[in-house]
Amino acid sequence: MGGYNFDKDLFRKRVRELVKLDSKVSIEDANPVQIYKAVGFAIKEQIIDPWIDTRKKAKEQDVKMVYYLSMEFLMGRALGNNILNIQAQNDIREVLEEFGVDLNLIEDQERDWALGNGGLGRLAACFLDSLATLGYHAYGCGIRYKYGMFKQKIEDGYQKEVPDNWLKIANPFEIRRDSQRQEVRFGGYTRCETDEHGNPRYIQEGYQAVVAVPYDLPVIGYGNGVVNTLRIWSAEPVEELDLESFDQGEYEKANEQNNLAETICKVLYPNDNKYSGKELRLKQQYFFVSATIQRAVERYMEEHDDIHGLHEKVCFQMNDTHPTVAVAELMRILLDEYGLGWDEAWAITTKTCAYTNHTIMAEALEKWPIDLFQRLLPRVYQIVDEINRRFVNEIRSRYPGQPEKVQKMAVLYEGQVRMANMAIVGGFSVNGVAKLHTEILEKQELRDFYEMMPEKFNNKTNGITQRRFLLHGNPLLAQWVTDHIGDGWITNLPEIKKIEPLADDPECRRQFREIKYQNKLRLAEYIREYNHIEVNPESIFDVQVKRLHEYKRQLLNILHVMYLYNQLKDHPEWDMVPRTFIFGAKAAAGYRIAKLTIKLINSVAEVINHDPSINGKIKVVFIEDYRVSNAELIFSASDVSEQISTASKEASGTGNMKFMLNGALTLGTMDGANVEIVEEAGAENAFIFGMSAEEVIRYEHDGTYDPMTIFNSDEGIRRVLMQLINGFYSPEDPELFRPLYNSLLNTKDTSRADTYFILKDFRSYAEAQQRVEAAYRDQEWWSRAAMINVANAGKFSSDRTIQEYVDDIWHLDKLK
Ligand code: AZC
Repeated sequence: MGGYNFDKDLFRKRVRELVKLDSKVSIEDANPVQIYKAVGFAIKEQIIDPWIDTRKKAKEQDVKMVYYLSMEFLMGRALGNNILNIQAQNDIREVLEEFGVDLNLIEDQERDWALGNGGLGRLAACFLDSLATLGYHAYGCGIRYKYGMFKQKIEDGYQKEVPDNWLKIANPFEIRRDSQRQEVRFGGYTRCETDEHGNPRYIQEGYQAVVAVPYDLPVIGYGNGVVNTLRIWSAEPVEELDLESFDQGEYEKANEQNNLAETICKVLYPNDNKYSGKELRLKQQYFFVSATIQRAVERYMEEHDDIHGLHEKVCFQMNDTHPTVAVAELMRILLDEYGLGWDEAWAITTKTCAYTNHTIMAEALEKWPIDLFQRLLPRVYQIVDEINRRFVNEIRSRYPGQPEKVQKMAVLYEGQVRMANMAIVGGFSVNGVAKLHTEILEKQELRDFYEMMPEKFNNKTNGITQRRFLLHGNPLLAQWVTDHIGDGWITNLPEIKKIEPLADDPECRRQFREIKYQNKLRLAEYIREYNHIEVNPESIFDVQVKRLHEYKRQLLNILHVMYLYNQLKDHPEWDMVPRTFIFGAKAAAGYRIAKLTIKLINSVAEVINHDPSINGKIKVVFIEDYRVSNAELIFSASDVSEQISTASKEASGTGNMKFMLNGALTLGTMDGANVEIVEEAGAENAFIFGMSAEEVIRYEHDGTYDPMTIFNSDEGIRRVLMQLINGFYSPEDPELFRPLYNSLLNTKDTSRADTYFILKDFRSYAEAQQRVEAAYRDQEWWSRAAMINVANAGKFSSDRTIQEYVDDIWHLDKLK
């Protein structure tokens, strides 16, 4: 397919007109928000034909397509990336300059589309970018939450959640598609009828329904004219409440339907790697899955005449367990609406659905109480029950006399529906998201499934889009790379390897350092504006930005800062390399320990940043409201990338890749994709520490780890821990951080002490930090290592990941 043929004159003219139409002001009087909306709309006008054509070509060429089903799409801002992807940056910058405004200012008016929590949602967003850029037809399907991820305010050091009313400024890119609405049904009961051939037919009655209305957002391929769709569904009442025509019973029912519609899409659950067993959550899941699958099947049948070929043209990729009710919903549609027999329907379903696992954290595995599931989705539950009955029979005949196999693998067990099990049974592919993660799934977490159906298992190491995280996020480095090796890396990241020899050229290293320095100035400016803290751009920017979770061990990082500070106070003459420890993290609203960790970081910052005796050698900054848009600034300015999760716990990580691509050195454990990063960059260009996944798993099994022995024998660690409970960082309330102390040294229940091995890894971490310090003193070495990291980031493009999904799982055809 071709490019976009951006028409600069038309754009100029339309922006003028659209500000008037939309805001009733002339361009001269328009404020930045008004201009932002007009610019967005004028860009949409220029991609609308390619958008329509993409759909048309997909139909003509009858290509196979994928529906990426995800509760979360953490898109960030669209404007800047759309401009880059249609390659109109210079034209648009110029037009805006004629109007007397700066493009960056206009980009800053856009709110983040924060329809996700963290890694899982951002991965989905990167995948959409890569799918379009590689020329595959795909839909991302999710929910149009009225409130996305909350905005984080820090007040008195505490996180405060503020609703994210992101739709307040109308989104110029979205299009409501009333013609494609679907009805989704909840509750009631099923009645069985016999049709003319004597076959049973199941009919759901007495239900409440909502209408799912899709809103489409364009996903623009880089320079290739392919525009795919992110389709987010919104719930509306079936009929508006009409007071007069209802008797009392009808009135109440209608009113309930109204309420249901209003609540379903109201808010994103703010949990990352943890499941909240809330009924509304299951409603959300079924809502968008049912709407998506109904529409997908309907569209397939508009263009084909035999439902039996569905799997040849359609794949449903289930992003974690959240959308796995898809398996049963597709069965329902095939059985009840297309009248297929069980075996036929099952044969189609198990060739159409595929599942990605994103975590081994037990608390993230979704399980629904059977009674709740059955009450909410009576017909779907019958199907789940039948899937389970047949599968259990299969297990029994395969493993006679091994009831533990049923125990481990059944879909229904101890009063619960186990969603991961359903996904594995009903899908043809199960993938992990990094080599180590997939290995752990196969050998530990999903071992019985792997033994029974090894052919389903495969690895797809995550990736990130270089278009957002280098081209857009780090324009200086992007330009430098292009100047030296051309712009092929933008769509073929492995080409960036060509900069590797430049790491041996002192002049290139100097330029590289200068770019990092400029980016650090840019971040320092941001920190000055939003945190009112002065940071030293010559200091090491040592950064940990990601969701706050115990397994990610932000606590290890800040305890080490406290430890360093003690050393510095003991030895004021120590000329350590100045360090700026930068944190950014949101904690789930109900996650107490996580929120207290944020308070601790801010309390430590308060003390250290205001201690004149250390001459600013250490600064601690907590960046408020970490999100995709400010992440782009942060990665580009980082020297050290903290990837310090307890080995085995971080399925992959993707932030680690963004840092690498921007020339930060990894300080990390052998966990998730860190393992592969080190493989690519060379262990000598990273700082690795801590226990291996195997050691962690061994300790977890034998239960011999006792943090108290470390506490008793290590004076430096003991001093830091005592500072948690002696008021050193919270004089007004010395007990404030007691829960953190207890989480490390639970004296009542040692099996629940230091679950994430923070004390165990502390010394090794501190020692790795010393290596960082020593290495940074040699600026020539450091910049060389940083450049080698960038040069070897090629593997971590989501373009590579997507191509692997296409080759091994989806088998899509490229659009011509
Ligand atoms: C995350 C993993 O924690 C992270 O390691 C991985 O990089 C990312 O998915 C993308 O694969 N998992 C989640 O966010 N999981 C849930 C259930 O929220």
